[in-house]
Amino acid sequence: MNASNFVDGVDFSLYFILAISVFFLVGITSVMIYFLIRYRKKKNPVATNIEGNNTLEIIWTVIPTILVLLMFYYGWTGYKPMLNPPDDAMEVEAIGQMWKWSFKYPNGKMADTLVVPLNQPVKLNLSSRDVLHSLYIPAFRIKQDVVPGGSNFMWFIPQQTGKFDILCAEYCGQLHSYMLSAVKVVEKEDYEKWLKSSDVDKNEHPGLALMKKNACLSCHSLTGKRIVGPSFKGLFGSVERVLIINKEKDITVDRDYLRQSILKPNEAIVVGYPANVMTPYEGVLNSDEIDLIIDYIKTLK
Ligand SMILES: [Cu+2]
Repeated sequence: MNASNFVDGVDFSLYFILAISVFFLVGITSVMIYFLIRYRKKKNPVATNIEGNNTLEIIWTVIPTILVLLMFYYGWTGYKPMLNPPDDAMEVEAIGQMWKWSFKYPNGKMADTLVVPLNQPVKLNLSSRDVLHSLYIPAFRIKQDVVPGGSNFMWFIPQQTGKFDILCAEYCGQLHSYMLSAVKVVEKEDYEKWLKSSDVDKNEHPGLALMKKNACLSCHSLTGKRIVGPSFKGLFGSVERVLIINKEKDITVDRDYLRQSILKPNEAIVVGYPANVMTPYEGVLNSDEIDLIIDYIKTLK
């Protein structure tokens, strides 16, 4: 069984085009080599003047035209169903941001991994929080651009249980290659159970859970290691030199600075770190959530 309903159509047009290309590559190269030897100067010192050959010209116009039209036909019939999701498709929001995929289910559940029930058509509504991304599931043979401000979608029917890679196929900055996730196809009962389950770990600090959910840890480490932005370890209370409207200034990292850096990160960038990389979290995190995050940063001595 194929991993998705699109595998047959896409694979057929790929192999069809590949077979024709290989046939002509081998054919043309062989004839070329044969002519090189057969009509070399020693064997054929006087060139023959050929005026033309109508039959040949018709053949080499008509046959390639038919082949190219067939390539188009199979490409089109493989692609067209991708534009028509069935009405009973289950809708999931797929959100791309530097550098994380998130999936939001109709009941509000958020997940890093796309979990879907076997044989259920799924429609992904694609949105980006920052730059261009592209959601790519090679095993399902589907890929679609995720455009900021746009509203693309993709759909599929998962036909095989298992875990399949999700990649970002549009270069989106420094950690693009780490923008990985997976789609997990499970039986319907397991999916229902999973959808109702809460993934809140009671032992985990709620601030840490929020950070994981909002991709903070893609760029800020908890260990002191530099990824893209400053590490959170030992950050609270430290003195940092920041850039405010092109002027350097020393500030003490307190609640207000952290709050501002989450809501409007580009207004006071720590010197030595890139500007305009982090997406503002205004309208994404509410005041209570930011407080929880700052509480957690405070514990990282
Ligand atoms: Cu990306």
